[in-house]
Amino acid sequence: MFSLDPNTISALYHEQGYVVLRKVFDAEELSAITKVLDIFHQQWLVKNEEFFKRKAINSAYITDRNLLDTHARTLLFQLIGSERIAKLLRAVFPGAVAFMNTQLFFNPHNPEQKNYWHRDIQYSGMPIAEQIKALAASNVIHVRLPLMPEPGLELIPQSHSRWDTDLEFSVRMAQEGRAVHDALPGAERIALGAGDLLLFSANMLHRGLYGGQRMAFDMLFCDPLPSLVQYVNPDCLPSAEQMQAVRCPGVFEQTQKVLRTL
Ligand SMILES: O=C(O)CCC(=O)C(=O)O
Repeated sequence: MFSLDPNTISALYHEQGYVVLRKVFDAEELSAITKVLDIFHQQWLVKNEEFFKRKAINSAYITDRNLLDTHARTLLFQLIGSERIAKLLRAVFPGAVAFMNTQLFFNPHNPEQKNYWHRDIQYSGMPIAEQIKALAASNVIHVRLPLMPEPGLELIPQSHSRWDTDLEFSVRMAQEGRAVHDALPGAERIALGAGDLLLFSANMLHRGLYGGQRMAFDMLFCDPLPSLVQYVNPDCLPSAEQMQAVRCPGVFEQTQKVLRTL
């Protein structure tokens, strides 16, 4: 199923903060997924023209019941809740896993637009001291499926398990005369082919690399903690009937379980 066995996936992920799996999805599978995501994207572009032209590089909430029809959403739920993804999540999460959201990444309208180093957690509104604690205490993971070959991402290996150096912090905060797109030492560029999977910790320092015909579907998963699941939009979850069509619905069940406690 994968080019690496689960123990290797687990070891690589925990040491480096990311794992690349090559050629996980074949052309036929990608074509079905691409069809659905293209419909979403074209509708999104019409509704968000000004935002797209100004700066957008991604959309989110792709599985929202108000945005795609049942057939299209079921196909995406079957992908997110597939055995392949479940196996990967079992290899890297310490325990139960909850589905969080989906995102679609594309190129900026302006080819000169620069990318930006960040950790996803910096957008949580938490004070820095809390962010440092949360880094060790909670896992959020992106599983990226590129639909087209793309330059991919630039990551700082191992930064999922440590806080920033002074240089890293000043770059991602654009302080001390630095810019968010400045080069950082120790960075690794991970180019991706269509149908590869890149699994990376949202806690780590990373930035997107724009170019090519980039169109990547990111599935986000997290520990089933109220502090993380509170951000889930219930309209993005499968109905009971759709859940029947999913091989490994555990990630959706975990999300629903936590949402019921909030
Ligand atoms: O691909 C990108 O543009 C950035 C990806 C990213 O930052 C993320 O997935 O959190």
